[in-house]
Amino acid sequence: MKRIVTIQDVSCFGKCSVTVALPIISAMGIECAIMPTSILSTHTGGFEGFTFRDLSDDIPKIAEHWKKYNISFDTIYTGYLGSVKQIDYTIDFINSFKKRDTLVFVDPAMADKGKMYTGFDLSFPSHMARLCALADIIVPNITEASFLTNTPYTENYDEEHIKSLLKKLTDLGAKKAVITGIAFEKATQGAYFYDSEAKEYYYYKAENIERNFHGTGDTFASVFAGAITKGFTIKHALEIAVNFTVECIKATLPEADEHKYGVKFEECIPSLIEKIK
Ligand code: PXL
Repeated sequence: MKRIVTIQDVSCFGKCSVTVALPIISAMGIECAIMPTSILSTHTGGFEGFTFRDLSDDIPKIAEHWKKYNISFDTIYTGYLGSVKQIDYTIDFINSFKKRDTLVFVDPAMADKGKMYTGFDLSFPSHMARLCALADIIVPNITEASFLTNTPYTENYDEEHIKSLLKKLTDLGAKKAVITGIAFEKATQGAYFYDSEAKEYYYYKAENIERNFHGTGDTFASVFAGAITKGFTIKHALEIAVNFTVECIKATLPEADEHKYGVKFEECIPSLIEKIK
């Protein structure tokens, strides 16, 4: 059985990070270990007064214990990290646990819609860029891609702009990059992929649903990381992840107002299992 370790926070309510990654990766038939970096009462988007317990100093201790048991991972998947210190410990973790065949998958979750998430300043992306440099694949949205590459954020982009962003992202050191949430027209939205070694681009799009839900980036990243870990080609994994994310958004729409936090990925898990058969 394949094994992923996901390094990110535990947001106790609100369906993102570990509460999305763990059920999705498990449903895909992959063992999922977690390295919890902090515990928050909720995620930081749209809630006032959330609690934040910093677990940074537990990261090296947990890692050291795992080392004693020679525990290894097929994939190291990192998500939201709450501080520069957590990024530094995550870099140490990768340097210590990465073997020849380990996939390092980085979701630089830190910003959306042109703005950094609550709690991050504008120096944070340069630190996240150091983590991205170690990755086999990174999956920023367009805001994160812009901050990581010091490119002005725009919602009026064309294909050339996205391709140039992807090239700059891989110039940071990541071998492959995907930018999520790319819509060149109203009706469709998708993810744009670039492989810097093969010099190959690939855009996969599906229906664009003009309604934003929190946690869709984590849903996409978990399925994409899981599918690559299972051995699907990147293109196929991208299609599975985009299609599944759209399905989750559609499942959430009928009760969108009551279901403010996260998407109803739970109802779509049977369909995910079908997709990876
Ligand atoms: O979904 C990304 C995410 C993860 N964890 C926390 C967040 C967010 C996005 O806002 O606040 C704590």
